[in-house]
Formats: sequence, structure tokens, C-alpha cells
Amino acid sequence: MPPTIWIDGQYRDGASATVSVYDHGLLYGDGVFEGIRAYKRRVFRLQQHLDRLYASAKGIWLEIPMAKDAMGRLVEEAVRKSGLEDAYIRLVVTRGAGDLGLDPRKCPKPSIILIVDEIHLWPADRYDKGLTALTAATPIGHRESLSPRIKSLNYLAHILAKVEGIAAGVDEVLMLDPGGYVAEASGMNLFVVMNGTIRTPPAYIGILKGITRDAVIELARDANYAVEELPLNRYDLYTADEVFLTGTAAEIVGVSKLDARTIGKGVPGPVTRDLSKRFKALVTQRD
Ligand code: PXG
Repeated sequence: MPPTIWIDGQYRDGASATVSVYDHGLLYGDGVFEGIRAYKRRVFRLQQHLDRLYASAKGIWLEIPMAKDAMGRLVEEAVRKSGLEDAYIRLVVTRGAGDLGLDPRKCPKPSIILIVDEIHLWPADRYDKGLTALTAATPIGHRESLSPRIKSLNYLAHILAKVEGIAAGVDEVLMLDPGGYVAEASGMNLFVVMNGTIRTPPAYIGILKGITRDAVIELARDANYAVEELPLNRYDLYTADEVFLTGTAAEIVGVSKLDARTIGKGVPGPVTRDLSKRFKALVTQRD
């Protein structure tokens, strides 16, 4: 099925879905985005994604030229139009076309781009076996530089980390924050399970506050697991019973090996499997 693409007011086919070479999103990574999923034609946590998109935009002094509720209706319309049962939605707002200088005031109108397509990150067996991972030498950015809370078009630190993983032949990478605490994976948040307690780094250390992360914390608390948000280091991961990652695209995926250490029993553990089951039920639930 071809993707459904909408740019600045018009649906376009793949070949005519283009942006200006003067767009500061392209020239400088000056823009923000969201990755969203729809399950059985229903968009999961749309309001939270819209809230984060508009907060990211505010963080970079970008005014999105569309009201939040209109943006929500547009996303829902595009998903309907795509005909996809289960879809991955990429919503991008760039600074728009300007000149060759940095000054964002030279870009009169931000561009809004919406793509409805599918996404598959790993072969299906990784969900049964768990991912192999390493700690990347590339840390995430400092929270007072470009805040990792802003889902911006600057993903180079995460891509460089990903390249380290590819070069080493592992599935995924974990990134540290500049202080050496474990932050997140290249496009996922991280959880550990130790003696039945679930722990995850707090958003304030400087990570993307994932919408899947928030959903998993809620699900876990509803299921009476103890959940703690606290800084973690690599020792906490190496000695954990389970490590798993969460993200819109990845959903919930276990880590079986990290930095050549086997995590737990070397396969996704019971808490990871239980939460995956609960997450699947949540995303397809009708209220
Ligand atoms: N951390 C980072 C740095 C992310 O980019 C997450 C955590 C998880 O957040 P959500 O809200 O999705 O639970 C993300 C997610 C990919 C990919 O290829 C991932 C993301 C965006 C684009 C692609 O894995 N973001």
C-alpha cells in the first residue's frame, strides 16, 4: 500500500511529496516531529503526542500554524484515508523555507508534513529472543544544550550511536547521559527489572519522555508492580534480572545481551512478557 502523505494543506503522491531545499528543517535540523501509531484504525494516545509536539515546538520558539485540535483531526483523517488497519504516522513541523543564514525569522511559514505508512524495526524473532546491545561511546546531548525532552529533527547523536552498534554487529545501542548515567536507546526508553521492582531513568536527567514509557509505567502500577524512576548506571543493567526497551515503533522489546554480558536468563523475562501482553491489550482496547 503506498503511503498517505499530506504537506501544507494538500495530499500528495510519493513523487510530488517534496520540500524546499531552503527549508531550515533540511538545512539545520530546525524542526520537531512525532512518531505515532494507530492500531485497528484508532490512533494511540493522540492527545499526548500532540501535547509533546506543541511543547517541543515551543521549546525551539516555533509556532505551529495550525491549532492542536485541527492537527488531531487531520491525523485521524489521514489514517482513515490511508486504509491501513495498523499504521505508523510521522508528523513533522519544520521551520519552513528561509535563506541560507540561521535566522529563523527569515522563514515566514513553518511547514507541516504528515506521513501515514508502516514501520518494522526488527525481524519478528527479536521479540522472542531479545535484542543484543552495546553501550555507545556517543552520549546523548546535555539537557541544557538541546534538551533531549525536545523531539527535534536533530538526531545525529542517536544516529552516530546507532552506527556504533551496526559496526559492532549488535541490534541496538544504549546511550549514556553526559554524567555517565544510562539515558535511553537510540529511539527507545529503557527499563530494568530487579527482584520484581521495575526501574527507569527519570525524565529530568535529560531523556525523551516517551509516550510508550508513560503507558508502561501506568500499566505496571495498575498491575501492582513497584515502579521507581531513578538514575541508573551500567552496573544496574548488567546485574538486572531483565532489561527492556519501549518506543512507539519498537513497542516493548527485551534485551538479552548487553556489552557481552548475558542479561538475566538471556531471553525476555516474565515481567517483560507480562507487560508486553498488557500493552497489546491496551493499544487495541475499545472504550
Ligand atoms: N527516546 C528517543 C530518543 C526516541 O526517539 C523514544 C525514546 C520513545 O518515545 P515514544 O514516545 O515513541 O514512546 C523515542 C521514539 C526508531 C525511531 O527508528 C524512534 C523514534 C522516532 C523515530 C524513529 O526507532 N522516537
